[in-house]
Amino acid sequence: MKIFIYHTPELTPTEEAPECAIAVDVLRATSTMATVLAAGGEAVQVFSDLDKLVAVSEQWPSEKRLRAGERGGSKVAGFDLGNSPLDCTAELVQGKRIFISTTNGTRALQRIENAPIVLAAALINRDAVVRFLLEKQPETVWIVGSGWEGSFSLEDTVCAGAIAHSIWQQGNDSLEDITGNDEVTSAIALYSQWQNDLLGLFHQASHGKRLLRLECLEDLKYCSQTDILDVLPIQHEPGVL
Ligand code: 3SL
Repeated sequence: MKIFIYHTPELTPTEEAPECAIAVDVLRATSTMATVLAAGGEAVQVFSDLDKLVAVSEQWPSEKRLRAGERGGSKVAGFDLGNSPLDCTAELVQGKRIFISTTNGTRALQRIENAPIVLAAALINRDAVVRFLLEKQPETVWIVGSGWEGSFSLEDTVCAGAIAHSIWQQGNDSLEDITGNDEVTSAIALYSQWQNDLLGLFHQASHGKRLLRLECLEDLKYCSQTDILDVLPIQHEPGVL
């Protein structure tokens, strides 16, 4: 298995596709998606365009849908939910389809939606993703960070490093065998340095600071946990996990 890490959707190659592509938006879209599915949500359907989200979700029975929208870290007016995983309780989401649009995370998923296997990963479901990869053994894996409006993000990179580190530790391949680009080496180094203080790293991260200004410390704490949800968000049809 060869792993390639791309820090943003914009840095992800367009002319080729891997066997398996993984979108990462630890703060907070993929953490929210994993939480919804672990709590019994029927599915998560992603949109970059808010008007399209509203139009498509309109076709769905109102008692079986929730609209989640975030822009600039805040909830979109008129939507049922913002992008806080802590709001996605079983009581609220069980049996419902979540129609979601966020600033960067949904763009990352849409960028890779044509790969044969598409997953969404966060730190909270890292082990479920790693187990799937070790069992499936795809030849090439791309891990695509969402970043923030085209820029590198520490939290997505450390999660990509956590996945690659675990594949290396638990699988049979050497570090050299799994390393597809230099980003993998640097992401593993970042994870090795911070694995025991991921919340501390989030406090250094620009998006972590942005969320702290929005009083989202509890979200940071939740999203900095590793391997707490045994859930594999996998794409069933383009844009639907
Ligand atoms: O950019 C995104 O997709 C969001 O996850 C950002 S936020 O954490 O909801 O602010």
